[in-house]
Amino acid sequence: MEKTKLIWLDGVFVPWEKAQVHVMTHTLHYGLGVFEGIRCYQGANGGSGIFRLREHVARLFGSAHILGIEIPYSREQIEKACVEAVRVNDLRACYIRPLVFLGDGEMGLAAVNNPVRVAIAVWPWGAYLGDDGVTSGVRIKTSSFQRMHVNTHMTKAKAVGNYVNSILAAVEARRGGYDEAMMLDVDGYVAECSGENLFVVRAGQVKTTPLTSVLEGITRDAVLQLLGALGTQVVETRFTRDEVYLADEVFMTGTAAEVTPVREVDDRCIGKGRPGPVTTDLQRRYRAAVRGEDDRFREWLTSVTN
Ligand code: PPE
Repeated sequence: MEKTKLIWLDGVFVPWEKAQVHVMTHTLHYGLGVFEGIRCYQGANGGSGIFRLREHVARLFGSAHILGIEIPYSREQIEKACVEAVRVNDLRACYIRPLVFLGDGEMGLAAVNNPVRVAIAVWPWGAYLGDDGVTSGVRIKTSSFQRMHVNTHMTKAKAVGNYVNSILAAVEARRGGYDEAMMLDVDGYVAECSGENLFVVRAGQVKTTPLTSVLEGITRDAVLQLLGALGTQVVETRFTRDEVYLADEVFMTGTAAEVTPVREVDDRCIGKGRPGPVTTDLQRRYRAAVRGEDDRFREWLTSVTN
């Protein structure tokens, strides 16, 4: 990764190399922590805009609430710190990673008095699944690992520990020669990918999985609104892996992945084996919205004045 100058840590900016923690940091041992992934884009007019900052910070606080962690800052403070982090690092387009974690102090699972710490790092991050994935589509494989049951992990929380499940799936898929894993829920229906929500298009109808066992993706929501503005209704319903095989188009959404077309699922070609018209049109509309070129979605952007 490309290092940047400063990281916001517990209320102050410190040099990248100095943003360190003790090995007895509670979250490092047990995974109880929450985080966000946010993108900042350089707009057509040269300025930078953070995409849906308010929603990401709201989800961060929601995730902390689910896990019973009290963030010692207000939402406004965290939002402002994200903007500042981009500004002081003199970045235009970048990825923003707020992380809320429990510091050192007590050990053990029931330790509740450790300090709640917050870090916000920013760095340039290109196409998550490669530039070729964005233009030609990626190849995904059904994972042998199921998505977490709603009553084992809290699937609505973007919790640090939840990503063990995602990493098992992502690494298995990549070792098998695929770009990403498609994860099924414990009932066998399609849930999401290791770091993206999933959509299918079949005979003009767009479907995505309901939010039951998946992360409430902010890109997913943006795509629902972009399609809604076109008059395209999206059905939120459970579907099976073979329905994905039969789709004309499949695409994934996520902050890092943005809108990434899927050209192959479980070695089966999807549609014509290249990004279809609904997906490419959506990629274009998403790109315009994040760059501030679509007035209807201008409020999605928080401007950063460098
Ligand atoms: N599901 C999961 C499991 C997930 O991790 C993400 C984001 C999404 C859906 C899409 O959510 P949203 O970003 O709000 O549209 N995944 C992050 C992974 C980054 C990483 O590898 O680190 C992201 O896209 O930032």
